[in-house]
Amino acid sequence: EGPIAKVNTLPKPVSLPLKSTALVCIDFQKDFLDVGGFGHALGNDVTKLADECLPGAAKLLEAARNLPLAAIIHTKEAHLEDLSDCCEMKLSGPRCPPEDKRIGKVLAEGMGRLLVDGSPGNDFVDVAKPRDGEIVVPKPGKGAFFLTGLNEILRAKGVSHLIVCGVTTEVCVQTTMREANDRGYECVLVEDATASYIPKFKAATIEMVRSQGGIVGYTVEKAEDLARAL
Ligand code: C5J
Repeated sequence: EGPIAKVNTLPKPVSLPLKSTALVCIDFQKDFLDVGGFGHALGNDVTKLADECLPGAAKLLEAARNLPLAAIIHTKEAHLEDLSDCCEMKLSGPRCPPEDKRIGKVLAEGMGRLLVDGSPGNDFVDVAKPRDGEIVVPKPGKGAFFLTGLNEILRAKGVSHLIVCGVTTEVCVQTTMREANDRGYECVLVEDATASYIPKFKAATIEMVRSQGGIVGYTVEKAEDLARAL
């Protein structure tokens, strides 16, 4: 019941019931998109992400805000100041970067502590800042359903379909899509509104998502096309 948007997705077109569709923006934070953040501390070149995915994200946000959809969700990977919600493996395990580049440390003065809630670098980039009435979901892990209230939030709003964008494609975005898929949500990944530090991993994720008849969900190439269909 209500308007349904038909979108030219792969592996087949999807019908999005707007009243039960949410836009989920994953981790559009300075920690992943800006120099001096957590992504940079991990040794990545972070300089190409913004141009690749933020124009697309802006189009999705504009369309969603004009409709409206069932919800606009913004996740952020964030830890408490005392880091009590950060498991030892993530904080100081053998695959962590050198001590001065770990979660809770300061890499660049203006960014504050890496991946710590409330630090300037942990905040959203300007283009993807949440507005009043939109929902912010802090998360300690990669998947947005792990140790958060996201499932309950979506269920309470009657959400069945998710439009997914964010960074990074093969880490937090893919993990969240797989979690969502297991919980019965239909997901549409928007290719020009997501980015990875490793381009071949973005391409592989898109292929994986829509392979085997859409084992994890649907993909659409351009945010503009999806926005027009809404
Ligand atoms: C990562 C994320 N890459 N948001 N987080 O550690 O994808």
